[in-house]
Amino acid sequence: MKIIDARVIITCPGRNFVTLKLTTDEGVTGVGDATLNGRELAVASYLTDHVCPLLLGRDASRIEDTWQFLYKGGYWRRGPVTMTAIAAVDTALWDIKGKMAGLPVYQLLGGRSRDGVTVYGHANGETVPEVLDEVARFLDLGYRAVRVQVGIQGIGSIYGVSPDTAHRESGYVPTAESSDWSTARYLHQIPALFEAVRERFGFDFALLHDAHHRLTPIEAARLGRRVEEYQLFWLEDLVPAELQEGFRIIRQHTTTPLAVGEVFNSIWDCQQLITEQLIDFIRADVVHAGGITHLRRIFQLADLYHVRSGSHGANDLSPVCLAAALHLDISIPNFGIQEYMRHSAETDEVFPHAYSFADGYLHPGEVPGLGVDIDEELAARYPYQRAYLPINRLVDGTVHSW
Ligand code: GCO
Ligand code: MG
Repeated sequence: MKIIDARVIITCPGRNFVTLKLTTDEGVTGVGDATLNGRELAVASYLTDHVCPLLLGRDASRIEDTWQFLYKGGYWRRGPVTMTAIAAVDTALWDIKGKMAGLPVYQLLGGRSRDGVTVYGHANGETVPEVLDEVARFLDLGYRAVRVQVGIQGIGSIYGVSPDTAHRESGYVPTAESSDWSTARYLHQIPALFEAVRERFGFDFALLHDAHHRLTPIEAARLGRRVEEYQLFWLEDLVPAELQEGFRIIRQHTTTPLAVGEVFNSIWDCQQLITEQLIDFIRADVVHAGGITHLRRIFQLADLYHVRSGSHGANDLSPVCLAAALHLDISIPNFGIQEYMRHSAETDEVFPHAYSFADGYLHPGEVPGLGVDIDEELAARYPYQRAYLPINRLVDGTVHSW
């Protein structure tokens, strides 16, 4: 079974998505997400100019061999662009394998380890009462887990939440800058949010929060300790994680569970975090961490060290990535939770899919392969629009992590 066509499709139904579509000589197609938010065309070029020509004529059934071929064969290892491109190929090959076998991909990964995939939604608001309304909405929808983010007084935007302007549909969008981040204000104000949520809704659901890489380890340690009584499911991305040993400082001071990993692209980015048990949840995702093949390897390592999965699932990862994530989530033993930021109606139309939400769980569906496709005709109606992620600055103008 040979690959006879490899094509990259770029579409912007509200935000940009890059999709790789492979076709075999038996007419079977497979799709892989290749979206790297804000740097989409770099991956598109990596695939079109360098990888697709290598795929033609290759045996589509050799998933592991193709992964090694692209990783070791490229000589330049790792990095978000390379690993996103490899992920797209890997995901598309799993899709093809499932279709050939007549089985949903999760069956090829060992079958179900659970009945459904617990997901968390995003309750955002400028003020605490606004966030509480949002939490109520999610709980009414049946969610068993909710992430809360609130505006900080004296700071213009809700940190860590993309302003719509960064992803709007028309024209060139300059980098959105905000320049008023204050860790002191944040640390002072944020505990009141968790207190209000627990006071009104109790403890019978998982409460999560994302600090979006903005703290130092000792600040993070202080926050973790301060909010222990609210029993968070996790505090996410408290610090930038290039310095893995920095997490030791946080760990020494708090029992609040820690999650990190949405910007990781290989097992080497989290090896120390996992093997020293410095985190509780690894948030790497299919599209940025080398596909199903490599993410499964990360999760297997994590399982040895009591670290559970908590894959990134923002809506800048396409429905193809979400579908692939669900097949992994439902099959692995050490699943923790899955982020689920719903896609827009336009995006859902471009990517018809078999997965569905019910009672706080996502279900991958029983369609052979990943159960997701791209409607190319519709996709063509939404041409690429340049867009960037926001930039964050401190009050004095210093560039800070966004
Ligand atoms: C999350 C993330 C996202 C990222 C975005 C970057 O936890 O969902 O922090 O909101 O910022 O995916 O492209
Ligand atoms: Mg995050």
